[in-house]
Amino acid sequence: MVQFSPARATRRVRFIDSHTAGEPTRVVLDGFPSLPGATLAEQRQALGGDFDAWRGLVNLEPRGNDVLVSALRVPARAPGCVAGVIFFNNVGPLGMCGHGTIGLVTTLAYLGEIGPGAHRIETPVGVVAATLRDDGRVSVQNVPAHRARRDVTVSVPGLGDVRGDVAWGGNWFFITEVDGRGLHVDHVADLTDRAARIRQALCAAGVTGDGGSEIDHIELSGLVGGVSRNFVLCPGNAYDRSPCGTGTSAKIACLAADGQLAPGERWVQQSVIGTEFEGEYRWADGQVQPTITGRAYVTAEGELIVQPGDPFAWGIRP
Ligand code: PYC
Repeated sequence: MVQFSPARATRRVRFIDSHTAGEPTRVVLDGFPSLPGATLAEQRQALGGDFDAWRGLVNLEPRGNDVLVSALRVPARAPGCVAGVIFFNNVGPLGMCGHGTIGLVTTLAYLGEIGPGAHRIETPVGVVAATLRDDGRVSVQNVPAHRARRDVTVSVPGLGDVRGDVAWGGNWFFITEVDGRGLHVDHVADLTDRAARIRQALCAAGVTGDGGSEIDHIELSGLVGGVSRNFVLCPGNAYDRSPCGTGTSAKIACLAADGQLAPGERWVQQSVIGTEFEGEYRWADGQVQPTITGRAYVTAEGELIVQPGDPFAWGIRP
């Protein structure tokens, strides 16, 4: 009788998983090829191009999933940084990721590589300053945020005219006000449909961020019991289980521009599943510099492996 002998793994990628306010982050520690590029922005481009198969291995099913955001740790180029990081999800690389940075800092602390205090981290869109607090919370002083366009109206099939602001918080957002009572996890299918239609309509109407950048995050924002709650649709169509660090930063930039939030004033941002970030901002060189605070927990550590002949080594792709 011929016996099946399992093949040994040909590739191994070491990772640690965490979640921040419910949103998962997979920090990739070893086993990923080194990406070409003189800057993290160039390396991000390489990841979205020639190295896309590796994104699939880590982030797509069957080893990953649509909700997951991965954080590839790379050597920092900027002085004084403990790490560089390139974030990516089920459709491509991201600019910044607030929940992912909180997850990365929590992971580096779990590994014993950093302790409480302030740590600089380089991302493709700039250096952020993360402070690990004694209680395990992490505050991320994000890249400067700004509102690029106020009160943009777009005609959305099935929804009619939708008005909102275009804002940068490390990624590009369209933020529109909705009735907060609908921002509940029971309604995520409908919220996803609405947000996806808005994103398509913005694209069709040629509404972009600065320099023609695609608006790939849609934020539906409303009040629940006097507290701000959001539903954020990410590129790739998964919704953020956390209140979205870059989305909260973009929201804060709009509030600051409207004079509705003072520097240093505390802003509580809830996610659609009811988890919270705290935010605030200060003015730095005439720009809004948001800080977002949240908590992550490590959920798993291990190695992704690939056996020879696996038809889904590089992920299940459409
Ligand atoms: O927390 O900034 C964030 C984020 C972006 C996409 C998913 N989470």
